[in-house]
Amino acid sequence: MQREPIVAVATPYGESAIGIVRLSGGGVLDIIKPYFKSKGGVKPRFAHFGRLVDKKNETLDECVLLYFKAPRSYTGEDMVELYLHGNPLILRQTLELLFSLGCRLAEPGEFTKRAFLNGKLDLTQAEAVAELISSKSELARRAAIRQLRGELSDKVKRIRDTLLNLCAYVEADIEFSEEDIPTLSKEQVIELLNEAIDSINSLLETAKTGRFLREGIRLAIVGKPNVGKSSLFNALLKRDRAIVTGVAGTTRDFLEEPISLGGIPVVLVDTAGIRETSDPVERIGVERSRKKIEEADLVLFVIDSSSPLNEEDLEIYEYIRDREHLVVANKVDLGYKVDVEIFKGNSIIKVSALTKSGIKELEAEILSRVGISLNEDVGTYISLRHEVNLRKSKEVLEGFLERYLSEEISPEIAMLDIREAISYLEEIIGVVATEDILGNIFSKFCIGK
Ligand SMILES: Nc1nc2c(ncn2[C@@H]2O[C@H](COP(=O)(O)OP(=O)(O)O)[C@@H](O)[C@H]2O)c(=O)[nH]1
Ligand SMILES: [Mg+2]
Repeated sequence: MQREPIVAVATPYGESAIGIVRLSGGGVLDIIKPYFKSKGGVKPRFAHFGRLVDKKNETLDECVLLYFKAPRSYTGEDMVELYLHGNPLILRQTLELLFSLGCRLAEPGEFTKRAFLNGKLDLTQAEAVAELISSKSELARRAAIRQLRGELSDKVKRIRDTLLNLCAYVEADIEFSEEDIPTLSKEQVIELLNEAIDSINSLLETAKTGRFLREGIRLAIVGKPNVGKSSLFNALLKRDRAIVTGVAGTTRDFLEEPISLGGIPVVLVDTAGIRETSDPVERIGVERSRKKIEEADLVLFVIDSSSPLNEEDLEIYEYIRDREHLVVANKVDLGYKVDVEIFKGNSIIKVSALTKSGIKELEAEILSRVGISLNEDVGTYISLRHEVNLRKSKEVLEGFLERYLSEEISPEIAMLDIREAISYLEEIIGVVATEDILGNIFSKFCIGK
């Protein structure tokens, strides 16, 4: 379907070698043609060199024009791309010319939205386009490209097909119940349901890592005074940011700095003490540190490996032990006297913030704790929107399974439940998509995409 013509600059604002203006919609070639002077006509998928002129026939710029004829274009509509010189003035004048010719400025993500509406991409693929553009790490980029190529959609579709299959049998059961046609045994129904639930679960497991890839990880460094928290903070930051002294209580407020671990954005927080105190300044520091610990995705619990643990260590450990944490024994250059009994089941990472030994291992351990392995092949990671729908779908299926196991459910009711579970899955790929969902997704795009 061809919608009204839209136009946008597809390259970033500023001086650059080339600036691209994109047009999409019904009749865009006819709109631009009188103002594009070149030898010969314009053929689809050929680069044409020529001059762009304004309404007074004055040359605006020399440029290359590409024409994509519907439906063989990104949006599925007729599209024209103009490769002009990358000067904001030229690009603005080009836009103004096109506005005066009846084009309107595209909304953020409108090109991709049209691609979706024309069936060029499904919804997870459209989302992947935005992620591909915004990905801040190699890993996030790789995950986005896999999603763009349909890997996530395929997984969701496979689950949907299992459920559709189930539906088909139930339907046959309703319509031909008098006749002798093959139906599924109770065991087979349960097996199919469990298969679907298992597949949903394995997708749900990727949610957390997906969030870390997209939004980064918050790391809080916690421990009693003088164990080397600030030193470790500096070592991970790779510069001297926090003040380090032998005087306990130097860090009275938390410090926060962004770093990148294997390309993943990490916010590193050096906390002050978290013990009760009567000093009013320190108390505020303690409050704030506790809040930072609450917000952290992972806590680095630092101990001084050169002396045995004491009450204060244990008190702090008690405070954080139920949170996702790593035990870091610092100052290994001074020896190792830690009683490991307390941390049973929890591996201890030995480092020296002074000599920097063990820091690399610590970095790898941090990433692996949040489910990111730099060497392994990445899959696809679901986003919050996918997660919400998968959970709803799973809930319906589990509720259904429970009732199915305990009592006789009429086939009509069974159908309704399975159809509902399917509809949540279809929302993910966009088989059913409301304006709300679309608005939410495409408003996050940049203009011109
Ligand atoms: N030998 C040695 N000393 C360290 C190490 N890390 C920190 N220190 C020293 O321990 C003291 C306290 O360090 P600091 O980072 O301020 O500890 P914080 O109070 O936990 O932030 C300072 O004198 C540091 O130089 C280490 O790995 N080895
Ligand atoms: Mg400190």
